[in-house]
Amino acid sequence: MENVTTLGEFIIERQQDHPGSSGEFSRLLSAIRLASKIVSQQVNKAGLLSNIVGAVGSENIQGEEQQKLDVYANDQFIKALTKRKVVCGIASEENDDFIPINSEGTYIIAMDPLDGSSNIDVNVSIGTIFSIYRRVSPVGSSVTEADFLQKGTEQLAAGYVIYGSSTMLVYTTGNGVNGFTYDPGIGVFILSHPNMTTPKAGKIYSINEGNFCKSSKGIQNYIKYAQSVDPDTNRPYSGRYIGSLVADFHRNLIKGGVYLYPSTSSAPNGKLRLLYECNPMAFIVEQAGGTATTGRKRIMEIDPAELHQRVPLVIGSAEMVDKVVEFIKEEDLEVTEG
Ligand code: P6P
Repeated sequence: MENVTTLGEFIIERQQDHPGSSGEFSRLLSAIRLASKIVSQQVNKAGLLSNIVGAVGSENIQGEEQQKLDVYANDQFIKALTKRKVVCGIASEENDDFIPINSEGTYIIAMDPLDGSSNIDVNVSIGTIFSIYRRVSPVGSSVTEADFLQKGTEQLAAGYVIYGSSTMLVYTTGNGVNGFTYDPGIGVFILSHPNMTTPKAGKIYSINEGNFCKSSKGIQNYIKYAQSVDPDTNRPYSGRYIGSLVADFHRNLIKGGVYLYPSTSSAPNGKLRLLYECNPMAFIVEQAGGTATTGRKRIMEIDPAELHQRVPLVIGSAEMVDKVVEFIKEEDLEVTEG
């Protein structure tokens, strides 16, 4: 194993980047590493395990049918994080309220344990998304909602795990973005994508075009712009939309591109959740040189109002995000001048 770095070694080497030098934060990251391995193993067997694929018959707060693997992933992350005793509370897409864990814990986690789960049954990449904050309430007291309703700029770390052709864990602690590929043969994550940066521009736009007629004029005009022929500006772009944020985001991060889930007439605040989808992805993309906005406000500057708050999201290569914002602002001008 010469000249490869495992995630465990990386966490130890980067100890100085982690808040506090007590090693607590490293233990937290190790818990996420462990749970990711366990979930990866089940995801990769999902097609074979009839008892774990398919809906569990219940719904989460989003009113989305909970797939068994959703519930399994949620349980594994909660179990691993609880055992490390450094977490005082967890907010999860799968739980209506936040979960108090250990009043002596220093950190809180907001997570989507298995994003894109409607893709589980059709063998399309899915992912885990997590965001880590220091608690604002005193250590030793009960965790409060205020501990979770912090701006994205307060994040200590954020990351995602993509369960795809291989399992990768990509995360930042505010000192760049690093990607680790899981080798199931030896059971370790290996540093495969050091210091990830995203291209300033690309040729990929990711949006559910089925929402075209429900979208604003500005977004409709952007989609037409992306489809127009103009070799000087690399258009038409390629439409790539997997229906799994982690997969679309990861591809665009590497190749360059923009992902949009704007507000629509049926979802005025968009679909994606601020705390455990938009903020963590915004932290990662900004650390990689990209940008993340609602179209009118930087995602990480939003003051959260509630745990499962949805916000519109435009995220990816900086120049492409800027172009989307231009179309949204033009629409605003038309409305004000109209
Ligand atoms: P739609 C998955 O449910 C998710 O939260 C994201 O992972 C994905 O990008 C989006 O919703 C897909 O939503 O409405 O296009 O099916």
